[in-house]
Amino acid sequence: MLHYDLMLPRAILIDIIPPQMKQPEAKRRLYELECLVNTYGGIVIVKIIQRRSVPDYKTYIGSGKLKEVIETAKRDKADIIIINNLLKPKQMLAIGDIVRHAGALCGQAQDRPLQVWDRIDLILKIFQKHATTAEAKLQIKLAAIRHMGPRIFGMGMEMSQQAGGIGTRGIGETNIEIMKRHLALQTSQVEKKLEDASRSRGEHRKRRDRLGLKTVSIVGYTNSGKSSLLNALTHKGAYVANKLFATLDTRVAKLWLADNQEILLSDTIGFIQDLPPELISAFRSTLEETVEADLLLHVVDASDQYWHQQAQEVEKILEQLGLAATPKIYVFNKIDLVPRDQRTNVWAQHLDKLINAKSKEQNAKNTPVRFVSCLTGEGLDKLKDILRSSF
Ligand SMILES: Nc1nc2c(ncn2[C@@H]2O[C@H](COP(=O)(O)OP(=O)(O)OP(=O)(O)O)[C@@H](O)[C@H]2O)c(=O)[nH]1
Ligand SMILES: [Mg+2]
Repeated sequence: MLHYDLMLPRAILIDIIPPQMKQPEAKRRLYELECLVNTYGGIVIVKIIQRRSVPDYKTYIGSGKLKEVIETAKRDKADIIIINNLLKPKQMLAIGDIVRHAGALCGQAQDRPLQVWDRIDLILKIFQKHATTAEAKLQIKLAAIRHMGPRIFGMGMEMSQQAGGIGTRGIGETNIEIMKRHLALQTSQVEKKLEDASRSRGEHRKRRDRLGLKTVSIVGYTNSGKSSLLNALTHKGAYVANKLFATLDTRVAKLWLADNQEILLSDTIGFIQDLPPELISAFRSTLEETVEADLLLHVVDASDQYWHQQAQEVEKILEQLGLAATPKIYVFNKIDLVPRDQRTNVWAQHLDKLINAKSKEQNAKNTPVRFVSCLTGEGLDKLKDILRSSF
């Protein structure tokens, strides 16, 4: 007999993109979504791209297409439909209704309705799986409340409309009030705990300032090798994995550069395309280490064919965090995977592609670049040299 719960969840992916988006970009988006699903522990059974200039107002995907996808899900025994976009709570509720009406059940066990997630749902599920520290768990809880809250209100709204006639107070309405109060209370409790964590981090920082220790923060796209770099430089033993979002908290380690020259190096959560601001703000307390850093090491996975898009996303998020002016070094990692004759190519491309037009000249002049492999150790000494001369 089959043990269904041991089977991997089967996902259908759908991405709604503008008609003018080029094919390689469309492929990259779906590829990344597939990596996220694998990181979550699921397998992808069908991938669909729909080109639309404007998403459907009610259901995001056109309703005809949605019904088609639901039929595919039933036929191929899918557990989840994942939409690679950020949907409005109302759209998620409307989709949920259509799924229920279609009587679509989860593929293997057939004991629950087929699930539908958007991109943020998936990222949050991965976060929930990977969180180990109390602080990371709190941050994820806050992000989840902020993301799911409006959907719950929406659901309450519908119940209220169904239950309430004129002059009657619907059950739904009472429920919305109870839910709203409950979520508000939970939010403020989590925020309070995070503030405590942030205060004690602040104390640590002050102590370090008194010791005159400079801080360097490692930033970069998820899976670029940030934790590997921390380990390669400091032997700290941070968790490294070929997964997106392996690290969700901040780790700080001392790095000795020369006599009387020690710095603190911190590793933190990786960035990804389309990370909504409320998710970033939920991670504020761990990102404070980055925000306060004297210098940033922006790690780029040079072996990834999409490295320049990834690096641009990171630059965008750094700007949102108000870090555009923090001194920076680009660290092109995983060069062991880049054939020697292509390395100069990557080097030549980086000025053109990595840096956005606005700050191109300034960055090109001021931002040093180093090529390293955390795996073989190549280039790490040169990286240390430049760190030594940076302070
Ligand atoms: N070939 C090669 N692989 C590397 C190198 N550096 C890191 N990796 C691999 O890349 C994967 C990701 O490494 P991590 O250090 O966990 O990356 P990260 O940026 O901390 O990732 P998240 O915490 O998930 O955002 C792991 O499988 C590492 O073994 C390198 O220089 N060469
Ligand atoms: Mg990491």
